[in-house]
Amino acid sequence: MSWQLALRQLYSTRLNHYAQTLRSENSQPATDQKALSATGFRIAIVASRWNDSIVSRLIEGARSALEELSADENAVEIFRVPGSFEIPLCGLKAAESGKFDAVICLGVIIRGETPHFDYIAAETARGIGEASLKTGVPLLFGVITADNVDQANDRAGEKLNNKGYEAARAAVELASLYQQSLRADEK
Ligand code: DLZ
Repeated sequence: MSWQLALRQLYSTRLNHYAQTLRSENSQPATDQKALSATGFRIAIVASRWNDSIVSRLIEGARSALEELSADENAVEIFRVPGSFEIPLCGLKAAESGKFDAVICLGVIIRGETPHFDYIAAETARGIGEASLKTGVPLLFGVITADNVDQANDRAGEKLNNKGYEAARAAVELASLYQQSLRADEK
């Protein structure tokens, strides 16, 4: 084997190892994941009806994460809206109601042949972020933006391969953080 080939192989092994480490770090947020508990929290799920067969799996993913984290019975309310474009306003109203510790936003936007995708995806992301900053309630972005149905399906699988599951765990992590460590009346 030439030294150039050996060097290239070593370089590629190092790169793969680095990418693997980054991926596993990203899927393991810093908070102690084992200690997460949804008990006592009220959570809203705002989900669109467009691409319902995939969105339904995101809702199931979110529900199963909350169940795993011991959410109280009746602690989760689901609101359905026509499309992802309508998620931000419904999410804002849920957050403003004062009834929820977090709002999980779920939708599936698939690129079509018109610029519609870009407008809807951008407005949905912007609106959800704005509603969160305006109300101080965490609104989670569990909206899949995909080039095609296969890509969207890949993100609606099991556990951490499901954007709903992932967003629900993040919702509980943030609700705990804001209740336990960053409450306005805490010194
Ligand atoms: C119109 C539209 C299109 C083309 N694509 C999607 C999509 O992929 N995912 C989605 O959630 N909604 C889509 N919509 C509907 C819009 O979000 C919105 O409901 C309508 O434009 C009505 O305001």
